[in-house]
Amino acid sequence: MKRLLLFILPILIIVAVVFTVSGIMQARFTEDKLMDDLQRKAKAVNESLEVSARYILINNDLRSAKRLVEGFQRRERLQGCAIYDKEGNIFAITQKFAGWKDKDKPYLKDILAKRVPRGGLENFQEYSVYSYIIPVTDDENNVLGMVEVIYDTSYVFTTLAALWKKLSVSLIILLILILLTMLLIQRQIFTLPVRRLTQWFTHFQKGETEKLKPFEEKGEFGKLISEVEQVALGLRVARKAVTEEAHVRIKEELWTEDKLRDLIHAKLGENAFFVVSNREPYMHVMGDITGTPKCIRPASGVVTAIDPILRACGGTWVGHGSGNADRKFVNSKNKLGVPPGDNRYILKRVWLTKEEEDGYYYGFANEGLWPLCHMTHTRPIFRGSDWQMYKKVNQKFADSILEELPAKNPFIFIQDYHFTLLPNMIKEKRPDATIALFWHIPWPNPEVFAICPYYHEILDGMLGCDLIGFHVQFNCNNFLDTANRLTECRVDTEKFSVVKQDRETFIRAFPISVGGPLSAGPTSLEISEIAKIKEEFKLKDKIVCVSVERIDYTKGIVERIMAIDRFLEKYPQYQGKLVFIQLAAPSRTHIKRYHELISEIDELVEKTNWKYSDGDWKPIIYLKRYFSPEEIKPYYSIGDLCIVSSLHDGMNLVAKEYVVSNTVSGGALILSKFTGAARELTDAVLINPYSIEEFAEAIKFTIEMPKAEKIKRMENMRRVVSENNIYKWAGNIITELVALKKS
Ligand code: ADQ
Repeated sequence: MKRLLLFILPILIIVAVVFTVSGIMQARFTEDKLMDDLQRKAKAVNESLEVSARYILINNDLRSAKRLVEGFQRRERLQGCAIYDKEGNIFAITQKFAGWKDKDKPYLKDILAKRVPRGGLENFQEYSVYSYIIPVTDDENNVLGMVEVIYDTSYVFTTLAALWKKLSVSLIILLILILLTMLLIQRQIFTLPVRRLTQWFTHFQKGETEKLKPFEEKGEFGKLISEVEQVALGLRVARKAVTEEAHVRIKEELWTEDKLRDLIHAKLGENAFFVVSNREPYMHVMGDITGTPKCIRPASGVVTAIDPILRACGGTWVGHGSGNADRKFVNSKNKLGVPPGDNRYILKRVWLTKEEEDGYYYGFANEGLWPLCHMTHTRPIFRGSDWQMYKKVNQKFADSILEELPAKNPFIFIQDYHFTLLPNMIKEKRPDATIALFWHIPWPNPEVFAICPYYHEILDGMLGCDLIGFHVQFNCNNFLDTANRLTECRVDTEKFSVVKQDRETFIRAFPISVGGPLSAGPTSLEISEIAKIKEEFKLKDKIVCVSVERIDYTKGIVERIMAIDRFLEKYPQYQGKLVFIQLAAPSRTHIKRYHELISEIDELVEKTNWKYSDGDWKPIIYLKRYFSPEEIKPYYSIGDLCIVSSLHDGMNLVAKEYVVSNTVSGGALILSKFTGAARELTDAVLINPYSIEEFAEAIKFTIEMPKAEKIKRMENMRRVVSENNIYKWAGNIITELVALKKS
């Protein structure tokens, strides 16, 4: 619209200026002509008045003079007329103009002296009048006096005003006509072809091949469209070729990025793949010191797991644009290619207001559902206002996804407890969509879940899915029990599915994992990083223990520090020898419970360090900030042992990351038995983090474990993780989905 105005406005201005100038000229001309006419008429009338006035002035006949001026004025439709004597005094004047006498008329003397007529505009009372005076002489050319006729000029101005009105109306009509013509031309030669081209692309994007009609555009625009058509056609052919090739290449071997890509192309073909999560995989934030934006990968298990999948197979990830510089990097459709510099897939950012984020994310999802599903004795809070926001945001995401979906059979993979209502919202509008939801956190038993006042709507929303995945079978069983007890449905325990109103949702366990297969070992850059960290924290000859997480009450950080304290207290021979490094990213800091936890950990670290520190040794190095995956990796390599002491955890990816990354130090893993990972990593030293005594003993046991046993246990765990890596996880979900759709 702005561009259109830029184009049309100058034309309208030029036309208006030209029209106004010519209008002014026309008005001037009309005015001159009217005044000329008036003068000519006044002259003629005056001359006939002069003849009668001559005898009256010779005879000094005042009565005749009065009769003459009144009679003349009526006859000639003048405003008035007057007869002057030879001194320039009024001898007789039309009654109406009696006041004319008092008007100062310096030019009268001049007319008498020079004997020349005079005509001109005069102001009298509220009128503008035209006065024409001629001298009256006798036969010897002696001046007898003067006669004057006075005309009203208001009709001249009325005529001019009418002319201006006519001109203005014509100008407005002309401008409107020009505007309409321009809009029509613009629509014909630009808007319609561009609209046709956009529609064509939308059909192409959505795979609606039957609607792809050839273009008939001619000229330069036609050539451009024809080129675009060729590129699009090439793309379609390429997509098909990749799909067919993929069918041929799938073999039973260790799962890799390539194998997953092949599987997705073979199973999904040209059907588009969408991922939805609250957390976006790449976030643009303003650098603290430099003030220039930088791109970071948030500290989130969901991101760690799903990003490699989309990197492998492309698609669209829809997430909340939560970075403070996010808006700077999206196009007009709120999209960008990621990872930055190596665009493998599309990220679509959804914007939330502070109120929406507060109610939906901090409130309902993280103060309600998160503590409800984690049995860590933090009381869930369910506020009605948060629930309203949660519903609103789910609808907002549903709308954002729906406008992206292609015409046929899209695959939508929803992540986590933030979007329980989304499956149904999408399914209602697009029954052809295949929808899976992966629940990354534990699922409690029906008694616990029924605490949530909105359990009915939540279960309804989730049962819009074709498939719901959990990390472990125990969570699947809990979900089936919950559906059975809390909603009207039929649970099929043979097929592990829930049937509600003719729709069947399958419930399956898919233990999530990390990328793989294993790398050969640390790169030279990592080796130099490891050396730097050892130097900085004086780790030479020390037993290094590492832990990595978001600061969350489910992760058992407090219990861990208490266990370190107890271990050093009970086994003082390790004082000065053990260094515990905790990497901790603050998270959900707006929530009071998290805020309190941060202070609690700060205090505990301070107290424990104060209790044991000796010279330049202190037992705990607490690094409270976000670390990029590249920064975390050297810490995994340095760790002689890694402690994961979650009080309750769906899976826990840190345990798996440590196992695949620690390839040099022959490390060991202490793992809480309340994590999903404990079911697979049975070679870890399993602990109950609530029992500080047992925990402290486990630290001693692990440190003193024979090296050969450590190596054996780590190798076993590494094999488990590399055989069940994230590509296999995604591959299994997609295979299951496609199989379920066919059955
Ligand atoms: P999370 O609770 O986020 O995930 P987790 O599985 O431990 O937990 O994953 C955390 C991820 O964040 C890891 O990749 C880790 O490297 C990274 N990270 C940790 N600390 C960091 C720091 N200081 N800076 C930067 N990055 C950091 C949820 C569930 C889990 C489940 C995952 C995946 O709670 O149980 O394993 O989803 O399903």
